[in-house]
Amino acid sequence: MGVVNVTPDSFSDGGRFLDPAAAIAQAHKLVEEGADLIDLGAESSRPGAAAMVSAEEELRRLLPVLQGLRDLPLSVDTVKPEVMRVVLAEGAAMINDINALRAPGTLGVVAAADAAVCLMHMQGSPGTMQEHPSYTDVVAEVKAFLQERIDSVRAAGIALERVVIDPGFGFGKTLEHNLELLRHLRELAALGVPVLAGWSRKSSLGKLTGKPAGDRLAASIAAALIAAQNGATILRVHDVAATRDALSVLAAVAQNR
Ligand code: HH2
Repeated sequence: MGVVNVTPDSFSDGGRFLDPAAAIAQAHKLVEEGADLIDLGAESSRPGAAAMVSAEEELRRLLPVLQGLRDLPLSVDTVKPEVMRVVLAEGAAMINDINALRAPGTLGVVAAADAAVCLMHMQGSPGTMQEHPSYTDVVAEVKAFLQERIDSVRAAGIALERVVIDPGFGFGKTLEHNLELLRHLRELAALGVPVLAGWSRKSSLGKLTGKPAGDRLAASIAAALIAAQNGATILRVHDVAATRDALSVLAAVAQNR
């Protein structure tokens, strides 16, 4: 999954793809590099992000890009039912909800369509989630949350085949929480649906390497490979070509086991 943020303020690519033509060109570039799916986001969820943007503003940013990319499989990163309804009608292949369809109205909107949905774990909300992340057993708690969300979406009429889960690296988690989830990712894969992992350029990698977001490529690839080895089948990344190269080595080794 290649990331294109149509925002002024995303932590690593904010402002670069706010112009629809730039976002469309970037999406095509990522597909040429080997992305199977493009994740479009129009609202930053970075830690400490300012007040939410309105649904109108989100759609104003998204629609020209969606309409310019009709030929590509698109995921839309949004938490708002009004935005979900419109992008699903425009043909989005996946709703990527960092709130796991907990906002009122979202379950019904997704159930009425046939697109896939990514249910992500987050403790708290983006504005404050990194202030005091706290768990007794992070893996067990994230797993229980995701199981509850899987049960809820199924009860709302969304078939299991449409569901993807994500532990939400960096969303209300310390570096140690993120590492513990990465070590035990296979326990989440045991829930029986594909696992998506998003480590690309995240601040935990900055903590490990001492490098700013733009210099975290090698660390991002290392985390992506470990996630893939531990059962993730969708990797959410900004740097598709480099990640593909790394995955081709992993695939070759795995094949001849
Ligand atoms: N991470 C970000 C945004 N959306 N969605 C899922 N499912 N998993 C993630 O790990 C995830 C996500 C944050 O990264 P980015 O989009 O680069 O930044 P921002 O939120 O500042 O736009």
